[in-house]
Amino acid sequence: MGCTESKPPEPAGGRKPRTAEPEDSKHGGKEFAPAAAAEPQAKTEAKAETEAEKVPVKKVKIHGMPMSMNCVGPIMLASVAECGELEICKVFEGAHKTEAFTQLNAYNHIPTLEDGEFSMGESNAICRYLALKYKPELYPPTELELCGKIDFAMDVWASEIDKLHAKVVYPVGFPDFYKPPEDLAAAVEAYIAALDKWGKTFLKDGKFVLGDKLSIADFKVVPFLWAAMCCEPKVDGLEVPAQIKEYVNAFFGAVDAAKVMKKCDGYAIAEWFEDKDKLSN
Ligand SMILES: N[C@@H](CCC(=O)N[C@@H](CS)C(=O)NCC(=O)O)C(=O)O
Repeated sequence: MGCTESKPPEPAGGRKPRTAEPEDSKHGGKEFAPAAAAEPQAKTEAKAETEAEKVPVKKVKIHGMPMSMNCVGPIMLASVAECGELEICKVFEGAHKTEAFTQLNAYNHIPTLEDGEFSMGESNAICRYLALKYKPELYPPTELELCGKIDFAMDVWASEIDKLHAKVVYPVGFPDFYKPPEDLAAAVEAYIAALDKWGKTFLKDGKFVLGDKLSIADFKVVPFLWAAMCCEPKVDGLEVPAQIKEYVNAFFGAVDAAKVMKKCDGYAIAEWFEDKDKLSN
């Protein structure tokens, strides 16, 4: 099920999902419009069969939530690779702590990938798996230097920048779980410097990490950067570097599936941050 098909749970604090019909609703879209009434039945059935044959089997499930930056990379990747989609995991209700979920991922985190009998956790590892199996051009296995560059960009985010992101962005989006640091101004400054350095290090060859070509590094990191952009009005002094903003906008222009970060029944990253309070300590 995609984000337009099953509403995520009401999070603690009682937030109401928005009600507008998503533009890309599978049931409302032209692609799936019923055949014209005047069409002969046999022809309609034959056409329906052909249409059904064309629909790819989406067997991979990405257990996650659309406002989770860690989940969105794998969700977009599964969509682009046409191999699977988001399966809502109601973490606010403890759905990731059940015995069944523990069988999928012993560490009880989202995202968790389920591909038939196989399952795994960790967003970076999931991105690599999805690309290698379903969309290798996004992590080209025979081009070791390109893979090295991709891994470097993704792993630097996880080991160097995520902890700074967690001090500035998470307290806005998830105030029940993350408190702002005592010296917020210093945390903001350090975070901006880290974003700037990441951009200067990994975007020097073009608009994406691999220059003109997309890779899993972009799918992994852009959701975090987009969340930072959404937080600008909520955090004094937070100004995402212009190079990073251009990069995020280029990604939106290149990847249709990126719309899940703007609109997803009220639970997209943009929607999630929109009505959050301004950070103060
Ligand atoms: N390093 C992991 C982090 C996963 C993670 O912390 N996921 C969060 C959601 S973004 C989660 O599962 N939260 C619920 C919990 O830990 O109980 C990854 O990259 O996938």
